[in-house]
Amino acid sequence: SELHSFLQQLPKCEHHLHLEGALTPQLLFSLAAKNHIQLPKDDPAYASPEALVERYRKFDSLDDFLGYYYIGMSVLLYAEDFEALAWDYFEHAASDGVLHAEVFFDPQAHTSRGVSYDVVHSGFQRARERAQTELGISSELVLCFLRHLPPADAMSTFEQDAVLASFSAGGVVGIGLDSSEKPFPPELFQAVYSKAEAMGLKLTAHAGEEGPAEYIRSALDTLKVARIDHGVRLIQDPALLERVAAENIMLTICPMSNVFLKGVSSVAELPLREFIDAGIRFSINSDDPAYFGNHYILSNYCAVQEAFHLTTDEWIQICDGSIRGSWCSEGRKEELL
Ligand code: ES4
Ligand code: ZN
Repeated sequence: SELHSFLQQLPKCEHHLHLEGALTPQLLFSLAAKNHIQLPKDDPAYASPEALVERYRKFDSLDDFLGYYYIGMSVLLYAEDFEALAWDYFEHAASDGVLHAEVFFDPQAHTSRGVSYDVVHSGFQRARERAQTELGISSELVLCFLRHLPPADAMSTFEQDAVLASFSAGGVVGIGLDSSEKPFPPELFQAVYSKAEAMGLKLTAHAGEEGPAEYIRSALDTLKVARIDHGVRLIQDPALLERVAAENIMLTICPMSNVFLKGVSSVAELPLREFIDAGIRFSINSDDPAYFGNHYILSNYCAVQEAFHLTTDEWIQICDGSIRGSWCSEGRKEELL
C-alpha cells in the first residue's frame, strides 16, 4: 500500500534490537545441527522450527520469553555464528529502510557458557563492517548487563581487558541493562554505570517494561541514563512524565514486543498519543523480532500506524527525533537528516 511504502522509505534508526533476539528458529536449528548442540528433548517446542514458532506465539510474560531466549543462544559458539546472526538482522534492517542501527548484545550469556568475549565481539564486528560496505547501514554496539545476575558479575565483565578494548575502537558506544526486570531495580548497578559514565560511554537501561515507573526514576537518578528502553509504564507517573519530556530523555518503544509479552493487549493500548502530546521523544523498534512474530522494525511502524493513524508530519517528527537521539557522529546525523 501507499502507507507501507511511505513508512518503508522513511529514514529509520533502530535503537532497541537485541542481536540474540534476531535468532530465527530456522537459523537456530541450522546452527544446532552444525555445532552438534542438543536442544531440550523434554520440551515439544523444539520438535521442529515450525513447532518453535508456534510456542513463541504463546509467551505469557517477559520471563517466559527469556527462558527460550537463553536456550536459543546456546547454539552460538563461533565467531562465524555471531556474524551470521547479526548479518541476518542487518539484511532485514536494510529491506525495512533502516539507515542506522544501535544494537544490543549480552556478553554474559555467552562468557558464562565458555564462549569468549572476543569470539562474540569479532563476529559482530565482521557483520557490522559488511553492513556498512554492502548495505550502507551504520551501526553501533551497546553492551548489556544481565540484571538477574549479581552486580559484581556485571562489574567483572566490564573490567575484562577485551571488553575495555572494545569500548575505544571496537564499536561499543555504550552500556545497557536487560533480562528479568523485577525484582532487580536499576540502583543495583550504580557502580558499573558510574565507571562507564566516567569513561564517556553512552548509557541506557530497560525500565518500565514490566517494572514500575519507580524503576524509570531510579535509572535516571542512580544510573544517569540518557535513554529508557521501553518505559511504557511512565504513563503511570505524571510528574515523571513531565521530567522525561523536559530532560529530552528518549524512550525506545517496542510495540509488537509489548503485545507478544502481554504488557498490553494491543498496540492501540500503548500511551503513544499521550507521549506525543506531552512532548516525549520516542523511537519505534523491534526488540527481539525473531521471537515476536517476525515483526522487524517496519512491521512495528505499520502496527503503530494502524493503531494511531499518525499524520505524515508526526512520522517525520518521530524519524527526526530518532536521528537526533542517535549515538552516531554529528556528521552521520547530518547525512541522515
Ligand atoms: C529483552 Cl524484551 C526484553 N526485555 C528485557 N530484556 C531482554 N533481553 C532481550 N529481550
Ligand atoms: Zn529489549
